[in-house]
Amino acid sequence: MSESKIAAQAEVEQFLGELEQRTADIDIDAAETQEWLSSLDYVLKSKGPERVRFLIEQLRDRAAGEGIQSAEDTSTPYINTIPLQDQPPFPGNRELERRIKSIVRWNAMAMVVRANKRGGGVGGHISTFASSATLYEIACNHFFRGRGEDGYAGDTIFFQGHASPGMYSRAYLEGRLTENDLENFRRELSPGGGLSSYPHPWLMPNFWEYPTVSMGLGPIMAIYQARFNEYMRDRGMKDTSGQRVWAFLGDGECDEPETLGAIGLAAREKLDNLIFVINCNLQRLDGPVRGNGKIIQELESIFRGAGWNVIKVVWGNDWDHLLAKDTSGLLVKRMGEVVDGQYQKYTGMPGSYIREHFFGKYPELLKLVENYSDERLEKMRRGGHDPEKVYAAYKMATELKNGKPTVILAKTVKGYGLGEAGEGRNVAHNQKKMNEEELLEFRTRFGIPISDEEVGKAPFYKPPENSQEIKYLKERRAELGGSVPSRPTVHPTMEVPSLDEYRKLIGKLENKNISTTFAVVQTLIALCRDKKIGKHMVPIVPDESRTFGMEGMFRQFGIYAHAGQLYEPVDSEQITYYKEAQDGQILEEGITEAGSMSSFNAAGTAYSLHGINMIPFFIYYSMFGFQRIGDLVWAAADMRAKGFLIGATAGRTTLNGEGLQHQDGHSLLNAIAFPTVRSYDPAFAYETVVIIMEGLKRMYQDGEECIYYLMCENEPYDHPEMPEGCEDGIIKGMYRYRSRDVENPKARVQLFGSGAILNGVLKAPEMLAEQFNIASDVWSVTSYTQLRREAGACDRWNMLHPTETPKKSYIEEVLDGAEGPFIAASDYVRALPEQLTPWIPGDYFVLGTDGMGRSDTRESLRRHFEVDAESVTIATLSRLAKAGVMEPKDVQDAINQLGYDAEKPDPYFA
Ligand SMILES: Cc1ncc(C[n+]2csc(CCOP(=O)(O)OP(=O)(O)O)c2C)c(N)n1
Ligand SMILES: [Mg+2]
Repeated sequence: MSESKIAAQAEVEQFLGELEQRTADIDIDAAETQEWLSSLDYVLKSKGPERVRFLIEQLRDRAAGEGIQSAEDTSTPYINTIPLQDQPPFPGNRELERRIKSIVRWNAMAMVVRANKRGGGVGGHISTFASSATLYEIACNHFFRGRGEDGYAGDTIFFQGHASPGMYSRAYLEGRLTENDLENFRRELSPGGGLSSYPHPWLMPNFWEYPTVSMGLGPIMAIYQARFNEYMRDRGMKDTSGQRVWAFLGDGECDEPETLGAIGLAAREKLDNLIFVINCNLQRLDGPVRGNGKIIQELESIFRGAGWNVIKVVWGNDWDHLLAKDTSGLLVKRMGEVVDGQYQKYTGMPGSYIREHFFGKYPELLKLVENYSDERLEKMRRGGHDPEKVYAAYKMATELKNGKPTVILAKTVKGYGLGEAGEGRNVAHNQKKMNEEELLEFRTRFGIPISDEEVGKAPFYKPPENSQEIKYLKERRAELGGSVPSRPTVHPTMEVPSLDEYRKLIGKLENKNISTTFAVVQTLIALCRDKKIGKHMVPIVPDESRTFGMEGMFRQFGIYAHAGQLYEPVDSEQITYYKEAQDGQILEEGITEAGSMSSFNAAGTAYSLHGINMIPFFIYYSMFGFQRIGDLVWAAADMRAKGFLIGATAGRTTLNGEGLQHQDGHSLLNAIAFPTVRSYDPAFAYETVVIIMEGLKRMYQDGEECIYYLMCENEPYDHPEMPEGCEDGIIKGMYRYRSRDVENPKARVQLFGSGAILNGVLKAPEMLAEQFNIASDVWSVTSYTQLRREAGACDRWNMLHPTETPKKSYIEEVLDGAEGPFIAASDYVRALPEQLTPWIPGDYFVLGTDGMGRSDTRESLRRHFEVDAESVTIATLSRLAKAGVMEPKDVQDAINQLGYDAEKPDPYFA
């Protein structure tokens, strides 16, 4: 197309666009429109907003009945949800609260500036808390409930992670942290300790409760926490009705799928104990969140559409007067048409620019502000910086008991108060330094009593204990039940059933052709019925109950549903019918591993939030655990959650038909990286019971803050009787399961197997004995990772205590004197067994399932990945040949005899 043609086409398109816009805006009968609007005004005045809403709904329904589809507009005008006339009086001392907030701002900033002055590049954020100081301070002075006298009555608060300096700063004023603590922000290894970068209960166990800084985890965990609180109440475990759940998050954070992905559940479950506060400073790290749009409007539509109450706090009270004067609606129109990128620009610009570019679009608006000086225009605040507007929003949110969760969308300025140093600038997020001039300006703006000489050092400032400020803030917190956040460090323990009490169950599982998944589910059922701990059990499953054979639990224990069961289930005639109940025990979460894990985290920390040990038992497709939701497991470890993760249908070759995206051969490798996770790959039913009973004891009776991760497989095979005295080995990670002796053996080899693969390993000794006169020992290795951890700890101790008697690790002890070679076969990647290499007293050769999975029979897959009995035999012979005990020809003969295709593709690359 020629240039002139392109230009002409563009012109036509522009014309058509404008025409369309004009047609949409055209009012063909202004008098009629006015009549309708006057009627609305009349009803509003005489009968109130509820009646107006009712009438609008009637009109909409009537129109829809006639086939008239109105635009599905779920957003309201770009103004505050609470009009001035509905704004409640502010109950606090405005001036005093302002002074407190200013000091909190100062110390939060100083903490970061000082940390970075000291060097070491420890980083930190100033501008996020600068934008949300009012949001937190109003909540601290008026709304957040502390833990109260019994220590377990407080609100749950998910603080926006990188606003942490603000929380530390307040804790400093409240006398909970010292100046030295602030000085060591992000210097946790300093003498006397320091403050963690972000909320990490692992690092500050008496302070933080919930890790949030991995964007999106706070919001989804908050939703499931709110639902879990209802679950606790509905099941009669605890009256949680006074405990709200708050999630403070960023507008940029809303791009994470986890943030918005579960909001439907919150509405469906009628969680009116849940409040989201979204700090809409219009910026994220690199720049505007929605430069060409409006994040507040977008979020309003999304949340409203999902059934939430939406409270917008867009404008500060400076705007009230203008809005009242603007009877034409033009100001609201203008507010609505400016995009966020432009609002951000106004922040850094002089009043004259705002007059020209914001009000100047319409002459009527210019007139509206003709008596306003440029300076006044510049200072007009956004809603999230106005304490009275924020107070009104929180009050409404906490009092609205309409069965809906509430989101507050507060418009703020990123880096508020930082001036040139970053207010509203695209670079604000990473700003960690302030020069002397900027500090001086900040000090003056917020009236901090620090001298000009001192200010360049950014010293901390704390008013005396008997000052009005300190007295006020302490009084407020005392009245609200104590400081937040706060986490107890002494926890309730409970008596759990002993292994001996469950030997009967073990007996029932012996000599049966079952899978380990079946064994674990039977154990779970027994535990749910257990009189000591039954009601503390929280079975969690993401729509896989039938896969794991758990449907029998539906009727016995019920599926939790706050609403109960409002229908007659289609399978009501069957004993395993789909029973939903208000006091149901099972959390059947639907297809959401992230939601299920969030429930795990809520249940797994009930001991510290509610003072009650709940025992989450989350059973899922193992491939969709650590791989898919590893970050939530990491959060679980951070928040010291306790419970059982059951990776079912595990094993790259054991889950045979499902193919590449299902076959897990590496979650145990992932799990190595999680220090609080103790992972196991049991082969036999009795092993699963021993591990579970040990986990119960360690976590709930002894109070250890850890997670037990068990692989469960779906291959049925015969489960033997429990050999005597193997309990300790099962827990520590390995025990000798069987020995095969021969007369005058050529060699004695050690064979390791785990999970379903152990069965193949157990077949090798016959072949080795009968055909090659080789004796062997077969070991069930229940946990390579536990063995490695213990051995590593011993080595470390020995390294640091060179003159003392060296410690001997369990693996060194049990393998002491064992003859090699040592051959391991696993349904997981080779790196898992290879963890033990340094401690194996001889030649160690590992077979594993590295490579992409695929569907076929178990037999074919085990040959493909070279983890079957024949592979173990060939590997053993090959190592014996290497050691000079056998001839290479013997190995070749075996390969031929076993019909093994030596030229088949390497599974690693296949
Ligand atoms: C999962 C994840 N991805 C990326 C980051 C890095 N990060 C930290 S803060 C931030 C920007 C946050 O923007 P917003 O949510 O709007 O918060 P604000 O600081 O503006 O209040 C990013 C990308 C992170 N912490 N977590
Ligand atoms: Mg932001």
